[in-house]
Amino acid sequence: MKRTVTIQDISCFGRCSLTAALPVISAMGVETAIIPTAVLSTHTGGFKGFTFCDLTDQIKPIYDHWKQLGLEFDSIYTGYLGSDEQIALVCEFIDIFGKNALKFIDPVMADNGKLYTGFGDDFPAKMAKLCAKADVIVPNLTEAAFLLGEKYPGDEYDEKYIRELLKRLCSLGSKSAVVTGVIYDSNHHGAVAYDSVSGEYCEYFAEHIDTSFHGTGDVFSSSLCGALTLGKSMYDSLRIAVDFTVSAIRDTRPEKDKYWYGVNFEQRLGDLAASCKG
Ligand code: PXL
Repeated sequence: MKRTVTIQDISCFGRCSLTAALPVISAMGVETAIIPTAVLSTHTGGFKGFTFCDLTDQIKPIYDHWKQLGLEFDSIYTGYLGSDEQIALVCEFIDIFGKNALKFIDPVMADNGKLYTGFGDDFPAKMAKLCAKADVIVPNLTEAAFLLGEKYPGDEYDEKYIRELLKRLCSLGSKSAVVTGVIYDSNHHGAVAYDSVSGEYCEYFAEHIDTSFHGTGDVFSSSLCGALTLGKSMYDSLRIAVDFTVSAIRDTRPEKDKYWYGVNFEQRLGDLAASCKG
């Protein structure tokens, strides 16, 4: 059985970070170890008065114990990280455990042209250093621009821009880059990948649903990481992750007033598990 370790916070309510990664990757038949970096009552993106308990001081003791146990992982998946210190610890973790693992970095920090609450303007440069250690990075368009110190393009981009953006992202040091939330025409929404070793692009688009929900990036990344950990090709992994995410968004559409509650992915976990077979 394949084994991943995912390092990110637990937002207790709101279906993102570990409350998305654990059920989604487990449903795909991949053992999912975790290092929780913080416990929050909700994510920071829309609820007022959230609690925050920092677990930075637990990260090293946990992996020191794992080192003693000789644990190994098929993939390392990092998501939301709350501070420079956490990024530095994750870099160390990758140096110790990353030799034979797929290093999958989701540089969670921004969306719609803005950094998430709590991040300073110097954070993207720190995240870019972590991305240099990756096999795969999965920024949305805002994160991609911020990682590169470029202007967020909003809706003003075309296929040429995305292809060149992916090359610039790989020049940060990652072998592959996937840009999420790409919309070339108003009917389709998907993700485009570039492999800097083979020089190949691949992409997968599905129906564009004109509502957005918080946490869809984490649902997409979790399923993409799960599929790649299972050894699926990048194209098959994009297809599995985009179809799963879009079906969850479709199911959630009637609840658009609950934007912050995340997407109803739970009823699609059976389909996700089936899509991983064969
Ligand atoms: O969905 C990304 C995410 C994860 N964790 C926390 C967040 C966010 C986005 O806002 O606030 C704590």
